[in-house]
Amino acid sequence: MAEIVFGPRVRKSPFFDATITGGVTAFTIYNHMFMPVSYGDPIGEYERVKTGVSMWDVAAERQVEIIGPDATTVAQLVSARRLTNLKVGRARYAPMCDYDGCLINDPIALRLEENRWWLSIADSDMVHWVKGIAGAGGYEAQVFEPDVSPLAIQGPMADDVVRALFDDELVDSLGFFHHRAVELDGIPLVICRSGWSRQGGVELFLTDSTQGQALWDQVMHAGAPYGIAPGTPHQMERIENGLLSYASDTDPDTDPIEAGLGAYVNLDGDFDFIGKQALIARHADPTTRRRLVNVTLDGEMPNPEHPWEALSGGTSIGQVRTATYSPKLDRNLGLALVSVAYATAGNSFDVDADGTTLTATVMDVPFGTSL
Ligand code: THG
Repeated sequence: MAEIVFGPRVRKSPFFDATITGGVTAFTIYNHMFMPVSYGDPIGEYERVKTGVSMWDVAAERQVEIIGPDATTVAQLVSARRLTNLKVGRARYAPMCDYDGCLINDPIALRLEENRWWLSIADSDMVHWVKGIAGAGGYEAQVFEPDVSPLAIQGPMADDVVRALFDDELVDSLGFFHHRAVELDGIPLVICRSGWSRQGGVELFLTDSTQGQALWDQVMHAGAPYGIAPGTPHQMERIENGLLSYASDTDPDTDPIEAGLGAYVNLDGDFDFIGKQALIARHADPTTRRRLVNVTLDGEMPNPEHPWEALSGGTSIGQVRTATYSPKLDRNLGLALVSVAYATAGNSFDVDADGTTLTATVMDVPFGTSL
């Protein structure tokens, strides 16, 4: 098997050495960085995040900082969800579209100050996009990638670890998607109650990359009584719980409504954003569109290294974008992006999984909710 080379073009996280010591066995490349995706025990890691507490190097979720007198105008222009009424100290999941109305990222937007934002991005080069929009529009705003590296603490015991690290007041007052700047023994952070699981927890946004090991050690130490161990954003947990993985679940022609993010897009708001008119036009006739749905997959499922063709009567109706075994349901599940005509619960179709034919059946649980 060929290997991916470690070299300067793909960046290392401030927690990289700690993850190696912690036993990481697989990385993906995300925002031009190595991001851990396995410590070699998928079921154990799944159980830990569902019943205990896990810590994840998610430094590859980079920030796009927008600061200056026009920062809020720029943040709103690039976001399909209303941001102008977001309070300082709060965050909001805010999909981004290109001029064709297609999804180009699905960040969490954090409002740090009246005119200072972080877009905490998924895997695409948004710093260039936002810089280009701000520059071409002549807006008074600086756009850059700051020195910020999130470390997630996720699971039902995450709050116990945060209590041990900080204090009760912080834990009790920090609502969902609330954030604030804090220090931990001189390590500067922004703490936010967020994270890519539905098991609860926080993300610690480290704002000094020289302190990665120090922060990692503090969290490991505080979490030891709760059985904390390194883990990663978990494919089984996130598929069972309807969290979108941009570019895994979507292709370049997917819009946020097709991707199940319609609730996070404001088409009838009294404000404009890039892609708004195109998005309205794309859905003028919704029967022409696709829909991301949960499917069960029956048959001998190979490893899903790439999307598989979904077929009805031999004709392509879309793709199974990703698939996994679900411990909760004890069967294989997929996320299929298929024409709306085939996206109704109970509908079955064939899947060409590298030559093996699987049977996909659309589940009665819409994508975006928990199975
Ligand atoms: N944390 C940080 N940045 C990120 C992610 C993260 N960037 C990329 C990626 N993950 C973005 N994806 C999601 C998807 C869903 C949620 C968070 C990140 C999420 N959604 C809430 C929900 O579905 O309940 C919606 C909250 C709202 O109403 O605004 O939590 O994990 N730093």
